[in-house]
Amino acid sequence: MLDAFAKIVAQADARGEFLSNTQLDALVAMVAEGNKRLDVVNKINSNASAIVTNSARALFAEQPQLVQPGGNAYTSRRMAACLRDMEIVLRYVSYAMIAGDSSVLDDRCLNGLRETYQALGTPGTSVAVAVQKMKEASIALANDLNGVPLGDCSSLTAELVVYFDRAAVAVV
Ligand code: PEB
Repeated sequence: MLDAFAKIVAQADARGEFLSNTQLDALVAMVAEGNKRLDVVNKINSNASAIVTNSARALFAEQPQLVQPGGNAYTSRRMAACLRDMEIVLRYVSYAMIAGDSSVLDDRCLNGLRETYQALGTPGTSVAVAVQKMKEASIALANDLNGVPLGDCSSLTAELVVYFDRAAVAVV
């Protein structure tokens, strides 16, 4: 569970070397974008329940068998578990985004998740679709300036895409 700084320190320490200029440049760029990063994470956090419910609704519209009798999200208990799972993934993506590193997402959320879904009989491909829908909603929010001159968020949204895609790939 590392952030962007701790990861680079660990890498340099493993080689017994000072941080390289390339590593320092990457951190400088990250710090320079720091306020925008905080804004993006703040937008996700403050819209988390809308991101989850809208994405779940879109998933069930595309795959109605999930909420029909016998479906993997049928009964309130399974529906609640499904919404909770989506919220957990979104929360860990937000952690990765603030840390600038995916290791917290990988270690604490995605590690073993595919096997968990296989054991439960929950369709990982459907979970991946839900994750992709949360990705689209989060990117739209990050790009929604809403009158605020946020500037260029393209590298931050590209990073967000990486974390969501990691989660989607990890459950299939
Ligand atoms: C992962 N999900 C479920 C369970 C676990 C997780 C461990 C079993 C225990 C329980 O029900 O609580 N838990 C979750 C997670 C972490 C964790 C991500 C990370 C740290 O600790 N059903 C669908 C959709 C999908 C879904 C495709 C998108 O039809 C999810 C939502 N997850 C789902 C469902 C269950 C579940 C459990 C329905 C309940 C399965 C069941 O009991 O039949």
